[in-house]
Amino acid sequence: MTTLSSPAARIAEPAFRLEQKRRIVGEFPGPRSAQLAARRAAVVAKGVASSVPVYAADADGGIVRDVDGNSFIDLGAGIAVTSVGASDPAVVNAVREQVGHFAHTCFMVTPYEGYIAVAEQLAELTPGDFEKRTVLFNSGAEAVENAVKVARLATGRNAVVAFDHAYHGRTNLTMALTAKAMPYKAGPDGGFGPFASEIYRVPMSYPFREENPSITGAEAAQRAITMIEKQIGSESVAAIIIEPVQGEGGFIVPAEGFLPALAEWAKAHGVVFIADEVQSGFCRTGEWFAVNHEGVVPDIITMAKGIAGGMPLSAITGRADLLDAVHAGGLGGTFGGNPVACAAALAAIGTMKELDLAGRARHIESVVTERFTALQAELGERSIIGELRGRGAMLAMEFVVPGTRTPNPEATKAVAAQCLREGVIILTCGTYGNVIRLLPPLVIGDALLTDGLDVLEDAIRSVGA
Ligand code: PLZ
Repeated sequence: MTTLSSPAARIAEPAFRLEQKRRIVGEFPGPRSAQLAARRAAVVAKGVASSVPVYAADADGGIVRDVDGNSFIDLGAGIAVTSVGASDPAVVNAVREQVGHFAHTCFMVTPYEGYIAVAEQLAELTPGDFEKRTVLFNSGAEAVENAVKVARLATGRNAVVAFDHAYHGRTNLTMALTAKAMPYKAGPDGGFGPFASEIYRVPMSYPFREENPSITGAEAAQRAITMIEKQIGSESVAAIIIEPVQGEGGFIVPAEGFLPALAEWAKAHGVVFIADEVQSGFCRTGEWFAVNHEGVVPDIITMAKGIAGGMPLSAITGRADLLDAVHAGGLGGTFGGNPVACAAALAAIGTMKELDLAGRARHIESVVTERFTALQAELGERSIIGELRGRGAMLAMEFVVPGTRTPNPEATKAVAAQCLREGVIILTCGTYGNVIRLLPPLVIGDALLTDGLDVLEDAIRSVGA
């Protein structure tokens, strides 16, 4: 429970710039948002879609305010990015200070301290008691691309193993790693292909959808390993890449023992174990990294999203012998480890430590779990909630046709739409489009969170009725 001096208590009365209150002032999208939508339609490609029809003017703590003055409760954090809030004062100051000196020199031309300081932080925060090396990039997909490049070069092998329901990005290699065809890969006449070669997909541990519900994590790992050994051959495999809690695929938490068994097999066969913590990292799951829950130590970790308080920065951190196998000049990019993004990352990491945002994520987990477990028990067989799952503040509900495991994407969309109408931004995900995911900024206050959850509970009751 929260004590007065605990970080949770401090956050309950924080000095946010924006009032932490949901407020819909009129019909929305309002006139200003409608104007922007019309301008957008004339110039922005329609391939880029937005889940919310209003345009942002300001954001702080757990609130996003639109250009017409409506204040929404943000339960998405810009897809797990603004864990410290969208305008954390420490991040704002660090960015201002850095950009006033230099916005860019290129680390490959004239290097600077911020990059090194971020690498030092990542060496300290990531699991593993060994020499580590870091490279910084701009996006999650770019980090994944580079983790695979390093693994292939260091092992001299080609094959990369990914999992059912995986999401790793939208670039050519990462599209190949991503499991879901629509909207990421498919389209008329072959979609976005041809895709990168030497990518192999094996079954995930997905407890709610296992044919044999009593299959253990170790057995599910063995199912994947047997497939790898029979169909690829372990000596051909450069890397296994896995999200320790799958994100876009549906916030799937593998059965206990699954990740450790895979990591152990990888180690025994000289296969690089890459944990894609782009979504699950940086306190989101109640630990610095989701692998920590089972004491798994990856060879390489990919990071992005929450790392820099909203600024674009990504990283790979891993075993020095793997990363240093790459020749000088073999890794890089113009903007990778941009000094403003590095300054933001150092500030955001500072805020995470100062406010114990991992502890705050665990607190959010307990609030949400208690409440929706009770709702589930009350609704029983009539409930559209098939499963409530997740870790920390990376929580989800998978919606089904009541009494079955049949995915219910219609109910999912209806719940999200009703929440939005009431002023709560909620994101969906999942291979079957039937998962509501909760990814609030970790600094969200209890009152605002509770108000957002009230709206969500009402929506579930009315859609499920
Ligand atoms: N790996 C585990 O979750 C990004 C994608 C949203 P980028 N997830 C949100 C969308 O529809 O594009 C993600 C992730 C994991 C990699 C990525 C890719 O990160 O920063 O979007 O490239």
